Amino acid sequence: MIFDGYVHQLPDIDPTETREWLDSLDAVVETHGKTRARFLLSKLLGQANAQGVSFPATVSTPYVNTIPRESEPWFPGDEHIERRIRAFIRWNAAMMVVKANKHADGIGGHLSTFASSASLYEIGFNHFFRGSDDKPGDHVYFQGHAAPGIYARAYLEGRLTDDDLDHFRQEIGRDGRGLSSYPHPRLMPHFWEFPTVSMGLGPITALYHARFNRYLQNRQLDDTSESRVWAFLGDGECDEPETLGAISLASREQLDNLVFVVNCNLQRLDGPVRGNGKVIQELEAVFRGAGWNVVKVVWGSKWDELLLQDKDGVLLNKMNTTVDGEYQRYAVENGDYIRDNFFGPDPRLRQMVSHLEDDELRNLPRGGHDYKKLYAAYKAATENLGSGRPTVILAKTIKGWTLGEGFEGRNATHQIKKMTKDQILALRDRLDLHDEIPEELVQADNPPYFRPAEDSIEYQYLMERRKALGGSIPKRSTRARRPMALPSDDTFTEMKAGSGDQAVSTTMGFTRLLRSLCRDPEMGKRVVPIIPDEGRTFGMDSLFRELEIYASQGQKYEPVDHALLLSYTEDSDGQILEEGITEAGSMSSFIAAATSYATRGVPMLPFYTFYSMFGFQRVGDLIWQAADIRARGFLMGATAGRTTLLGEGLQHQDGHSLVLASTVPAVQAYDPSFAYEVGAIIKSGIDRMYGKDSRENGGDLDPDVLYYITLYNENYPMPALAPDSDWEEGAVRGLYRFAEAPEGPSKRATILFSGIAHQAARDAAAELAEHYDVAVELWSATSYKKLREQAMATERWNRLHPSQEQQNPMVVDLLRQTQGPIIAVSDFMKQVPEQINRFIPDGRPFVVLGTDGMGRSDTREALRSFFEVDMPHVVLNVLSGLHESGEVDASVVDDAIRRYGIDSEAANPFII
Ligand SMILES: Cc1ncc(C[n+]2csc(CCOP(=O)(O)OP(=O)(O)O)c2C)c(N)n1
Ligand SMILES: [Mg+2]
Repeated sequence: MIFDGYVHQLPDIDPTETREWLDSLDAVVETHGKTRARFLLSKLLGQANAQGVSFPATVSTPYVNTIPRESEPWFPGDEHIERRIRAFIRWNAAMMVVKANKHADGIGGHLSTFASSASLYEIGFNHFFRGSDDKPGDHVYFQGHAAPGIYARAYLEGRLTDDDLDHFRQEIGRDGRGLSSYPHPRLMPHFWEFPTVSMGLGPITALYHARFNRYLQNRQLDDTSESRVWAFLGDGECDEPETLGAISLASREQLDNLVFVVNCNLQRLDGPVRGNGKVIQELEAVFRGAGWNVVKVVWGSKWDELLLQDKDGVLLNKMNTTVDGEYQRYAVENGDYIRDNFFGPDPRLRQMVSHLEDDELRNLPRGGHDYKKLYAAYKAATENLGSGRPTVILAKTIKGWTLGEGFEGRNATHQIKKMTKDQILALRDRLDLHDEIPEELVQADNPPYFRPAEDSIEYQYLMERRKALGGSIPKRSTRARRPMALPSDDTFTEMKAGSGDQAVSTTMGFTRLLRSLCRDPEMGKRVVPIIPDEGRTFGMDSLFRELEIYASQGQKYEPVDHALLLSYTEDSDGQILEEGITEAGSMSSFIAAATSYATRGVPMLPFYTFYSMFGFQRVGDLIWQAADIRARGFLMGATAGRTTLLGEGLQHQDGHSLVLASTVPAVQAYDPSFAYEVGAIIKSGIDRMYGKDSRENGGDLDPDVLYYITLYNENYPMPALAPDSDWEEGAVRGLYRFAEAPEGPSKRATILFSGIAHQAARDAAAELAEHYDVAVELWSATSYKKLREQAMATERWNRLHPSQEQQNPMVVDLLRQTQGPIIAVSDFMKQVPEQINRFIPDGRPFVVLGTDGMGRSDTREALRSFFEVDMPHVVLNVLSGLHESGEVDASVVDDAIRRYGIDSEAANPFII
């Protein structure tokens, strides 16, 4: 059955007129065929559009350029000089990879990606990308594998030397000043801004960056109106869910400051992206369906003449019906093959190209190599500002373009890193670089880089263009245009006071602190609370009304709970980013906010609060990227613990995010028990990122760090900070004595607790004193990661300085202040406390309790008993430790087993 859209549901007010239109269409199909009918319908739609008759957009258009030749703007550049500049850059980009692999076989690098995208970038560099010399310009996310091309341009601009290029992918030595394989701000902090090489992360972070720029604008924190975000990505990269998964946000948020440029070379690493289909058509439909402005750049100028002759639509039909696998083949075959197979079968098509030589046929260019077509597309994208629609440019290219036969369009091209002398010479000839590159040097295995002299016309042109556009890019700067004030100490007072008898959770404590920070008159506006649709779970809904939820278009409805004190309030200058159910999106927002100090010179302080289970394991790669990009901010792992989020079962109960956190060097991971600890850790974090402890302000700590802080949802009275104690300092360094051993008992033991496990530890200490003559001292272990890292640094120093006085790791010194066996307990896997295994002093027993195994639903009591981290198991294990050191008999341990009804034959929770 064929449906006629929605109109069958409406009355036909003039059936005769309707019939006439339909009959006309039938007549066209009959006499001139379907192609003509399609042509007329497209014209009609165009006309309707021009008349303002809005019509639902079709999701795909024929396989031709979106911008017709007659609408192409005048090209303001100098074609000849720009071609020369591109040739120099292509050459240097190829040579740096070839030379690196000659120097160190297997060092890697990519020739073909940039070869296919050189024109995509050069049009941007010469005409569109705005630098940030005077004020923040555009933010350009370069495709990771195109890095050699970006270095090659920086070399031409005099920003890099021959020696730099010679150190591509050789970053050790020379004070670490090699060129990193891909864009890594961690390794090249003055050059790269955005790490993109983990496919999919570039596009999604770029998208949220464009959104965050709007947030800054709407909240009057920075004028971002003149900054565009450009993201360059591969067509294969579009397979990643992160690449396409958030694109509807861009149109919903009217991000006309965002441009994606997809390098559609039809290939990925192993082979074709869509051999049996057409990736450009597929992407067009996806982006148009999501409300984007799609500009296809499929064919180069020479095809325009052919299309103009296409009276019967046969060429268009051939273009539409040929699949990418075949197009790829045409890129590698000779003219004869193309004449026979593409144009051949239809005599009208064959006739159309009868005047072209085989070579001309072979060289009919693709749109992505035609700078005029690209210029038109980029201009359209930039003039799109104000339309409310983001733009994607789908540019068809050839992978390995200009690199010669062994490269162009070959399935293996992505991985080829070496060129023979003949291939190098062929490249030289193809790029017309005979004068610049002497053949003898290539023959002697020493192909030189080429940089035009400073008084050359090419150099002058190149530099003038960049100057006119605001300076060189990429360039990363951390100069604060609008510095951030630090919060006043009063902000933290509440956290220190404790909660008296009132039972509260660390999550509640944190929410109060967040509110206080936001209320700080100086820096409050810089705080960015981010949540992935879990505000109510974390008790943060109390902030909705006061801080308001950011909504670029304000609130167009009266919320259902408008009468409530804490109603759901959206506003265009709202502070909270309530991202909906997207941890990847929330992380991307976090990254945008956490790098604003560098991208905009406007430091912001993001607190991204999420289910701890859906952090490191769900979006771990984005967290790694945050570490690379030198993000500064706080990741708050709420509903933490394997046994604390009681009923939620195995996919919610997190006992391992701290293990995963331990793998990211820039992450400061904490598992606090009490509100004052949370306060102290956050304060020290702010001091480290933007205050006195930052290396930037004369301190000795790297400010480019992420904090990961677990938060629990179990309520208990929060102790007050003991006056004149070292508790705050201790919480920050990772370990401090929370309670002395009681007087009286004859035996001694030490319990280290973290997070929610303080309860079992404290209860066990009381039991041990009462029943087993054991005096326990309690220590709060807030960060095993920190203890381990400090200890490893000391160990290393000792080994490297054998003749100097040897140092103790801090954890050793601290634990030497304790007595008896050491028992560690947390709501996380045993691996977390085991990070200090090697540093337990004097051969004392070290017994670790943890929640290894997969979670399940039950009460907290049942779960803690099952995972053997409750009070009875802590008592049992303290006694085991004492037994191990010969201080009590096995019978005492047996007594505890009986006393608490512990089932010695219970299933091992680790066995699943
Ligand atoms: C998340 C991730 N998975 C796999 C890779 C390995 N990889 C590097 S490049 C590449 C192919 C890229 O193809 P495409 O996006 O089409 O880029 P092109 O080089 O063709 O422009 C792959 C799979 C990666 N970098 N990141
Ligand atoms: Mg590709």
